[in-house]
Amino acid sequence: MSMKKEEPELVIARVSPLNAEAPVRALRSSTTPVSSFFVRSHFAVPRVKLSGWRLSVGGEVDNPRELSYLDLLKMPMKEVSATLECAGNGRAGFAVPAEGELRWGHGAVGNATWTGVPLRAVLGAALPRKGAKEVVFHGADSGVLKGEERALTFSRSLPVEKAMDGDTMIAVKMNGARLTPEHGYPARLVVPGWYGVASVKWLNRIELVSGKPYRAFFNGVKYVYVRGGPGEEISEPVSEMRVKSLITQPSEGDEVDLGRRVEVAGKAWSGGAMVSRVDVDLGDGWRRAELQTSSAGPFEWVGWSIVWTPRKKGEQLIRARATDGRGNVQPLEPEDNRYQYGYNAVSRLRVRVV
Ligand SMILES: Nc1nc2c(c(=O)[nH]1)N[C@H]1C(S)=C(S)[C@@H](COP(=O)(O)O)O[C@H]1N2
Ligand SMILES: [Mo]
Repeated sequence: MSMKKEEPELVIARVSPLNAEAPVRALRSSTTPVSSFFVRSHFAVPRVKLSGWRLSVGGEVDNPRELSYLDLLKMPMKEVSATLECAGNGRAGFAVPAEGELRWGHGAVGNATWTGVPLRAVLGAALPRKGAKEVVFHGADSGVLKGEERALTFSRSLPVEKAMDGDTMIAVKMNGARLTPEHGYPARLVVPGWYGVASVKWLNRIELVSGKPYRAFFNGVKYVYVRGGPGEEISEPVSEMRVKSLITQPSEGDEVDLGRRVEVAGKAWSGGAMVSRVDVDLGDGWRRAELQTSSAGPFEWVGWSIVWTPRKKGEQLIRARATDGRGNVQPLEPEDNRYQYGYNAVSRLRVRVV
């Protein structure tokens, strides 16, 4: 008999700066504990002292402002449960690695309850000018990335419409507790429905801009889908999360008993619409799984499950495929793009029937 190994809460992809993902079995609950919530950081965690921290709002506004942490806490707060997925999640599923990119498995995703101030309240008070098209968010972190010559700050933009959406918020809490340093203390943006890169951590400056599309490093070079060859290249910043599923149970390589019922279960999400169905293939065609939609908010993943009685010994492939309310379906093969973002091919894992 083998000893049961302690399951690590996070699997480290890079030590410094810390980048880590959840072991998939840690993603079985609908709310992901902070200790198992993936961390994706491009630079070292900036040390932010609350007393000196300010959030400035400027650019194309008539009333530029500077908020202290207390100013922020005095504003009306709301709670939103939302799934955050890194656009690179699942990249290890591509046969040929993209050079220099982290090879995430399937655990760079999590679902948390975020508490904070709706961004539109903060923007509204600054009186945005008519011409403002995008809102740029700057984090307090910066550094020189490998292959780059100059130091960069972490900055990313949102179209004004998404910034003004009532659910986009400046969060100060995650699962009811103050944000941890790794997850953006003291305040971070949370953009429900969008890939995690939009949710700028350690937020300290907001800038409204007009004119040409804002294209800094993190939405002009990286975190863009780049397709096509030299000269005919198309690049488009990643935005909404693509429809996707995750099989959390059983686990890859598990043994299951012939003739005994097991529950096959997981999660599914989509940034564009709610998940409307999940189909599972256990070797004899696609069958519709049951969805726990009643307990999930509009930006949360939904739980799904199906009962399976294995009838054949040996290795068995399990596949899951989610569909959202707009008819988006997970493709069989991932869509290729230069930095391998947005992996959302049909999920698969193998178990042994014994
Ligand atoms: N300031 C700052 N914000 C950031 C990042 C970063 O490196 N710096 N990483 C982004 C990316 S790519 C993702 S996926 C999410 C990850 O959030 P988490 O570490 O809280 O899970 O934060 C985003 N916000
Ligand atoms: Mo990310």
